[in-house]
Amino acid sequence: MFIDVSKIYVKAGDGGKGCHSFYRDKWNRVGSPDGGPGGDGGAVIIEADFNIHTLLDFQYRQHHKAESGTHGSSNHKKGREGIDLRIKVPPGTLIKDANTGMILRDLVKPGDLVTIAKGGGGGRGNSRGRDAECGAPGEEKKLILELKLIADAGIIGYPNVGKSTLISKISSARPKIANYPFTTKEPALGVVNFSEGRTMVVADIPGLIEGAHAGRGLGHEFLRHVERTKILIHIVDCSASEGRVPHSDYVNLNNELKLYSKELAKKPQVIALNKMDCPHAKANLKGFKKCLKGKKIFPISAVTGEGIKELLDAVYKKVKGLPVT
Ligand SMILES: Nc1nc2c(ncn2[C@@H]2O[C@H](COP(=O)(O)OP(=O)(O)OP(=O)(O)O)[C@@H](O)[C@H]2O)c(=O)[nH]1
Ligand SMILES: [Mg+2]
Repeated sequence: MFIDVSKIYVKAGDGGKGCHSFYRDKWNRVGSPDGGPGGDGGAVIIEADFNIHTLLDFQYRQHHKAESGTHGSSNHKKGREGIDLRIKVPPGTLIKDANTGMILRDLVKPGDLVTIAKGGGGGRGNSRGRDAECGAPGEEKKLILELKLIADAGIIGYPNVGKSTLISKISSARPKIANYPFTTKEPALGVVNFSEGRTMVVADIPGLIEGAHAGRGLGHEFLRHVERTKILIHIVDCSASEGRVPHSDYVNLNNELKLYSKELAKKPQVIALNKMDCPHAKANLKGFKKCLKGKKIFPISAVTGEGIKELLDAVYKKVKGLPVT
C-alpha cells in the first residue's frame, strides 16, 4: 500500500530543573548559593531526505520525542542539553497542524528542514540569589504529514480509459488493470527509462469523473498527486465504449480540473487518444480532431504499443522544456 498521509505526535525535550544548593566548605559550613541551571531540552526537527521515499515508517511509529535537558547541579554546574531529534521525511512532504489544518511548512527539496517543536529552556539555579526554577516544558504538536508524489508527468483521464495499462507498458510499475471503472484506488509511480540513461517519472492516479472536485467517485484527493508534476498526460478513450463521446470526455475532464484548481488546469497537457486498436476508433479520432483544431493529438494503443514511442518522446520533450514538433 502506498502511504501518503500520516498523523504523528511530536514532543520537544523539557528543560532540566535548576539546582537548589549551597556551597559548603570542608567543615560543612553553609556558604553562598551555588545551584547551576538545568540544560535546555532538545528540539524536534523535520528534514527532507533524498533516501526516504514514503511515509510508511510513520504508520508504525507515531510518537517522536526529543531528549530532555538534565538537571543543574551544585558548584554552578549547568545540566547537559537534550539532543535534538531529527525526523526524516521524503522531499515533497507537507507538514500541517492536525488540530487547525494549517500548513506549517512545505519541505520541497532534499535538505529542507524546519524546527517544528522547540525544546524547553532549562530552569535557573539558585546561584544568582534567587530560588531555583523548574525547566520549561518542550513544545508538543500533533501533525499531519502529507506526501505529494513528485512525478514529472501525471496521467489523468476518466475511469477505464487505460491509464494503468499505459503505465505498465512504459515502466516496471504493475498496477491492477481490469475492465471496470475505479480499478486503481491508489496512486502509483513508474520510472520510464529511455536510451542513454534518460529517465522520467510518471504517476498513475485513480480515474476522475464529473463532480470529482465535490467528492464524487473516489473524490479529488488524488489530484494533489499531480499538482506538482510538470505536465499532464490526458488520456481519452477513443473506442467510445459505454456510449461516451471522446470529445465531451476531454472537455468535461478539463472542466473538472478547473473546478479543483485553476493552476492544475493551466498545466501543459499532452493529449493521447487510447484504444486505437478498437473498431470505430479511427472514425472517432477524426471527429475528435475536428473539434480540437490545431492541437497535437497522439493516437495510441496501450495494449498493442502503437503510437507510444511518439507519445513518450513528446512527453519527455515537454518535461525537459523542449519544443514538441
Ligand atoms: N482494446 C484496448 N483495450 C485497452 C487499451 N488500454 C486499456 N485497455 C483495456 O481497458 C480496460 C481498463 O484499463 P485500465 O488500464 O485498468 O484503465 P484505467 O484508466 O487505469 O482505469 P481506472 O483505474 O479504473 O480508472 C482494461 O480492460 C484494459 O485491458 C487499448 O489500448 N486497447
Ligand atoms: Mg487504473
